[in-house]
Amino acid sequence: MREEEARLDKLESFLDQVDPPRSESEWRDPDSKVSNPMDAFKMIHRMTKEWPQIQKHSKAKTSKNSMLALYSDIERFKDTLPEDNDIEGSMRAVFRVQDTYNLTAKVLADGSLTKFGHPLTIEEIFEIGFIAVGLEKYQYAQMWFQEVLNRWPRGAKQIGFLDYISLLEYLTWSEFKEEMYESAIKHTKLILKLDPSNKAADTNMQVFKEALEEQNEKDKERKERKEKKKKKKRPKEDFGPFTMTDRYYRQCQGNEPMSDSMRRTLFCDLVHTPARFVLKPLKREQLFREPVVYMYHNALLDHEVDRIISISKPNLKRSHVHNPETGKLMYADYRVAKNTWLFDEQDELVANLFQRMGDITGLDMRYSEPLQVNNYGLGGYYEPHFDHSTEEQAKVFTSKWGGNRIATVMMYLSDVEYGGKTVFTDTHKGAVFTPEKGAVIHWYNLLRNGRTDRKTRHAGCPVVFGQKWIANLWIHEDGQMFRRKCLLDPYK
Ligand SMILES: O=C(O)CCC(=O)C(=O)O
Repeated sequence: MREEEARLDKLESFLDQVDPPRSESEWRDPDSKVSNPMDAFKMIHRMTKEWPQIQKHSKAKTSKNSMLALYSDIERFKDTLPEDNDIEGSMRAVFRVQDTYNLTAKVLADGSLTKFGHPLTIEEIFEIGFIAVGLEKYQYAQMWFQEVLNRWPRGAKQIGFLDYISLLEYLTWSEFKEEMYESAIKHTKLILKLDPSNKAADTNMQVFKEALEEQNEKDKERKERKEKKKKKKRPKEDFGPFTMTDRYYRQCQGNEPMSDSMRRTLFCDLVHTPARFVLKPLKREQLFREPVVYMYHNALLDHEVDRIISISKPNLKRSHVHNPETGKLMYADYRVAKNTWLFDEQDELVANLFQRMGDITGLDMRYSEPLQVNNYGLGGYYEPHFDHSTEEQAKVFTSKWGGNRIATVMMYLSDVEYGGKTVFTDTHKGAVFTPEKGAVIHWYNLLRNGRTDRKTRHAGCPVVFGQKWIANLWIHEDGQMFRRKCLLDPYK
């Protein structure tokens, strides 16, 4: 009887932690449960850490048939459930998002950034810090442990599996790793006050104090060295006091608005040519001048977008990039997305899209690569890169499609709830474009003299909430000589 009661208590306390959907729309839209990085973490955590516990309790000798059924259900789906490395993956996404958008642990843990966000429990917040330690990302570990400390109820010794002293130990260790010696000393003093016989804390205190002394001595000298290093790193052609990575982050955060003088030169109009657009003209907007980027609103219909996504979904695979030195395909941390390719002969809709993009750009689509459909999940991004091969890179595009990638056509197949903007990092301020379902953007990667347009380096910002779908068409140089005429001008 006692055994049965203990088991039921455990199951009940698990149930208390499960957040039921708060509204009917949340029930109807299961994607909303995982379109927020913290909710995705909660769900993966539950499946990898908590369900195995439930499974253990449902297998107990005293279990009723219904519990045994639950056990066998979990067993049946085991292979399709997330694993420990998925937790790590979801955490890497959270840390990336925190980094790019300067989000504090508090904001994310409160779950208040989206309508469906759920707050995290103290144990979950601790778990994130713990995972950060495992990934040796002490900066984040420190942030998340500090957040647990901020929420810790006065006088409590233990919450769930976590006790106060262990929390302080983890916190001081991450502070030490982050060279925050003063805080590490402060928190170690607290440990020693609560547990004067704690030998590890005693030893740590000595280490932290010595490290602080050394830091104070070296501080001035190090600062000067850092400043010099920073100056050296700056790229030759920059547009302000920031490096390319700084600019990528600043643009993603919305800290680089376009100047009024640039905005005044942009325009929008209706395009009636070629004849296909006479009855339904294209809504064209110039988004930027250097490079010239146009957006065509509503260029794709909703049902077309939905179909492209649904035929792509089953074939999505992790995206590759071309190694700039060897030209070979490889996985890279600077591109986190999944993609697949659609060919014009495979589907009438794809063939129609090729024709429409040819009409929009005026380019010969026989020299285009197939349609590359990309899906970015939580924290998915693509760091600054060129679409074509530049003069200093391996020539990867010479023969197969007919020369280098002269132009890019990017179709937005979804809106993105938060994040996921497209930004151009090597040009004037304001080259920041928001995904809009059904819209298409287009620019030339090469100047008319055939050389790289350095201002076309661009990136996809990390997705914070929701999913981002885009489709790319890269059109090549050959066959375009009468459609985009060459110039000998070295600057154009
Ligand atoms: O996701 C974006 O906004 C940019 C994507 C991109 O640059 C690419 O796929 O080459």
